[in-house]
Amino acid sequence: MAHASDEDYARILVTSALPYANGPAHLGHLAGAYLPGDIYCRFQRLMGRDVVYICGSDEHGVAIIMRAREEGVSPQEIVDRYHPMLRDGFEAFGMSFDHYGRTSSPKHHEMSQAFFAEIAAKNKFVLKKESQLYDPEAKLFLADRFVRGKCPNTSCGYEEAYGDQCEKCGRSMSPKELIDPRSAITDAKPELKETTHWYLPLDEVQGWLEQWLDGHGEWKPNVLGQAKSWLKEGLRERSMTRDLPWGVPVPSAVAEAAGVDAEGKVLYVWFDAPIGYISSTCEWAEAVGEPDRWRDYWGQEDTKLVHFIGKDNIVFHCLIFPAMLKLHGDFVLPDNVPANEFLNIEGKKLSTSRGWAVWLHEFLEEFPADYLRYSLLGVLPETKDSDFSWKDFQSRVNNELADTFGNFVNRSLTFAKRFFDGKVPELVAPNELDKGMLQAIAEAPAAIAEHLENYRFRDAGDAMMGIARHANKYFNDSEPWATRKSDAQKCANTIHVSLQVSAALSIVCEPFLPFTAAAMREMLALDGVRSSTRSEGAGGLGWHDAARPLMTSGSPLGEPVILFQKVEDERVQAQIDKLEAAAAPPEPRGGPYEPLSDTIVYDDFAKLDLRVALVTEAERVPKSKKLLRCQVDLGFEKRQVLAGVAEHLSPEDLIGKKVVMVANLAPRKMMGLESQGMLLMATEREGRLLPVWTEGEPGSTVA
Ligand code: B3M
Ligand code: ZN
Repeated sequence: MAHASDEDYARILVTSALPYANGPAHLGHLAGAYLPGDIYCRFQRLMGRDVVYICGSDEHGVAIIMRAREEGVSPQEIVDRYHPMLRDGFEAFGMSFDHYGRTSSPKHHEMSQAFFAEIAAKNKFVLKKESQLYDPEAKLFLADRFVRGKCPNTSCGYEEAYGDQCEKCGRSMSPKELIDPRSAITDAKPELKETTHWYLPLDEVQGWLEQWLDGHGEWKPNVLGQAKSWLKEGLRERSMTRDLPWGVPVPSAVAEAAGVDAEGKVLYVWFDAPIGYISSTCEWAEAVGEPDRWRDYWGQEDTKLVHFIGKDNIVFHCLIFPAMLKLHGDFVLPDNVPANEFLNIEGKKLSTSRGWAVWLHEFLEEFPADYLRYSLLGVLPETKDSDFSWKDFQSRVNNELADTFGNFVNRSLTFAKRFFDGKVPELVAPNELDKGMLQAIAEAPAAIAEHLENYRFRDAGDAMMGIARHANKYFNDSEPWATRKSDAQKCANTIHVSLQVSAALSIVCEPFLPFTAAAMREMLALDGVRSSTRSEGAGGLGWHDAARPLMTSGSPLGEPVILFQKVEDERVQAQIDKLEAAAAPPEPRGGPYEPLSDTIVYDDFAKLDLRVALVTEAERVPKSKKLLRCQVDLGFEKRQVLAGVAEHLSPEDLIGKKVVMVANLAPRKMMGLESQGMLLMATEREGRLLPVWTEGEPGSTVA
């Protein structure tokens, strides 16, 4: 069915990559896997097709565990924080998922274990005992991103490659292939330790994968290119389990049957995550009250399965997951995987760790979702990496959305309201311009559909804006403000046609600008358009109805509103400043460290009598820039100590605090005052002084 048209499928199942729940969504996510997926689904629903759109949070894997370790919290806490953030962010952005699940759900655990057990039952795994990298300090096997080292690809040699993949050249590997590996957790040099794992013999499915991909010459060249280069290198068996403290446990029955201790073994995140598409569909089916319906989508040959992803996920979706599906045997294979390349920000590679990112939730605090949807649409990295810049964002919003699209719709409606009693005027004897405009909308839906069905979202967006541009020019050329006085019917015709164009636009812009489309239909009082967020069958007005005049002469219109506000220079500059501030390197931390002093023996140290001292009083010494005069309580006696810290600390910083003091230092005089000891201070490289705070009752010895 590879080259069949969409009409030949009974249903369309669409997925967007499950984002790791270790951070919120950013523009890179949106441009890669989400905006295109949402546009596609909304369009297909407007076509009246049966669509289910699935997504969810990927809550397992080393990325999550790492994040939890960095923050000193449990992986569960991390995913419980980011799962709702991701879900709500996507919703505010208008993502029309039918279900947004999470891979920590019981249903997901159950289904991925069952999937694993089925492949095991079919005897498709290879069980192997092998030595693997182990961090003796963290007491962990160093799977995937837990280990870094030099990329084994000689033409690359990137020093910071991960154990599962080199981010520079894209090569995938197993941790043992890394040159000079180091633990990403402790920086320790890993040891080798034996462990048993279940491997997927990808080498055995290579021939089948090649054949299958050969039947998909219609896929995007960037996707086919990457997949084929993997095949050319030759697939190797890949471990589908890990020794990790977090993940879907290896089913105990499978482990038992194999004579392996399942303790501490979990499924590889890239084994369970794509099954998340299936479990999330299953949860959707339960939620709509037809618990078996997920099987129609996943189990029937006439389902069109489409995965929207970013390019770093190509190997998993084009080779490994299809191999899993094939070995399992019960499920459909993807019909297409229209992966996108990467989105840069202001000419630089997006990096969340370096702070070079625009976060979805922060964007939505400043601007409406449709502004972002439209500006991203224009720079989607469909065939190569592309760039998002705030200036480009501003010009797309101002010139295209506000001055072209919004201006046209607004002028049409305000004209109708002011001069035609808020009703659609009649069209009588249209002239060539009018007919040309109507002809343009008659052709537009099919032309845009052709782009969308072939995953050309940028072209589709251009074609949609092309109608608005044509319409704006039509309005200007028709000069209704002049004909209103000279030729009233001509003016009525212009407004009639403009309202027809607005109605058509409200449908064909919906996949791209869903919030705008809804506002337009309020203004036009146009009802009966089918939903683009839920499949409701072929009832109501759909995509192709936009080709014909939908507004009835004489029917009343709603209130015109301004669809888009222009984005001023200051707001754009503020965003650029914010990005640069977030990415600025941390304050320089002084020069080199103080070299270590000569070695001493314990007896040298033991000569010091260090005590806990409570500072009871402190004041500046008159005429001294540096000295504070402190009264300290040692429990058994009180002393006066002069501390040379006045440039760094105020008296209030010390009063009432306990510090470590050298109590047996011979008294000495400074500025005519006796100092009977010395308060210990840490000196940072910058020269800043900080007291050595301590606990314990005054007078306690410190050693
Ligand atoms: N979570 C990787 C990523 O976010 C991964 C995708 C899973 S899709 C099944 O890039
Ligand atoms: Zn590399």
